[in-house]
Amino acid sequence: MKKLLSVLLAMTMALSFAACSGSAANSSAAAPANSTAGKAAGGDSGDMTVVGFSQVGAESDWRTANTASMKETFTEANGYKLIFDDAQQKQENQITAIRNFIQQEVDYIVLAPVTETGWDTVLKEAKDAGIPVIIVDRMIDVSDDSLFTCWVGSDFRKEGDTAVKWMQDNLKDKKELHIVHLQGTIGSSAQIGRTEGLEAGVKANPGWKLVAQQTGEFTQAKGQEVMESLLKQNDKIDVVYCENDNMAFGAIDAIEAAGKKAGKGGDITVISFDSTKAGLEATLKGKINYNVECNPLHGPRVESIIKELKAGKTPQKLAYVDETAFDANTITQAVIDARAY
Ligand code: GYE
Repeated sequence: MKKLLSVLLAMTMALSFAACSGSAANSSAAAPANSTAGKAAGGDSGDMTVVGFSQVGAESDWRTANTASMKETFTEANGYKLIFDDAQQKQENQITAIRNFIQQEVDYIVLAPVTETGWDTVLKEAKDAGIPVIIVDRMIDVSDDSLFTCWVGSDFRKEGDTAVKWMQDNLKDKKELHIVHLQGTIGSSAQIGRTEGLEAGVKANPGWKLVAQQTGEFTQAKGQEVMESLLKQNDKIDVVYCENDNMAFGAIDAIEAAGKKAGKGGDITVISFDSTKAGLEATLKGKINYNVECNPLHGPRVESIIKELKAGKTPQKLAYVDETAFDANTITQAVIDARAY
């Protein structure tokens, strides 16, 4: 009897090992269409596809819209069990979340990375577990591209170049331009690309002076605090280049509290990124002169990647979202009304 039991046990182990290596063999190229991982993860997830999403945090309106898009897409009614984790802007929390997703044997890991570097080890663990990793929004910088399945997000350098082009075209009458620069989270792709754009613009335009460059961490409170101190330190500021709408709102409050006028026809030109509904309202009011769009509605994009993977297809490795920009001189209420975020 004992012998029979141990034979049975050995057979069960061999079978479950085969199942594991079966899914590992699929690697990051494709997930098992009828994975049982969901059952392990939720206990009650049945045939649902289990998605673990590690989100950066809730630092901005953009981020809130991004989270909403993911939650609206990955619903039980659509056949998903979403395990959502808010990392509060800390990479260590994201690494812990990914390790938990691996342990829960989710079908797919979706990562919106806070910074570009530092992902090699944990993504190797996900790869070894045979779980496809989809990167969304910001990009990662890894030594081995096979550590992630694919990425979808924005061309942040292009966004920076778009803002610079507007500054060149619209502020050309000024012989000297004193620019202060509120940066996003240092080391995030959104910061890196938008900063590169501005720095290239400063190099190319001899009259442009970058008088200060400081992070406002993509939040309104920090944007306001930094702008307040920059206004005290510099009496000549012509432009504030804010790497997102929330920092722009903070900067505008600081400018107005200092008795100056922000935006169209004012003392300080305000450049912003994201073009959230609130950002566009500030643009329509003329408080933001130029707002470069960054689209946060990634839920349906990530879902179509998952559908491709399920169908055994190979999704495009890097997919850029199409984006535009809005000028306070031409924006209309209709644009804002049509805005989904
Ligand atoms: O611009 C900012 C958010 O990574 C594109 O992160 C995103 C940026 C966005 O906090 O508002």
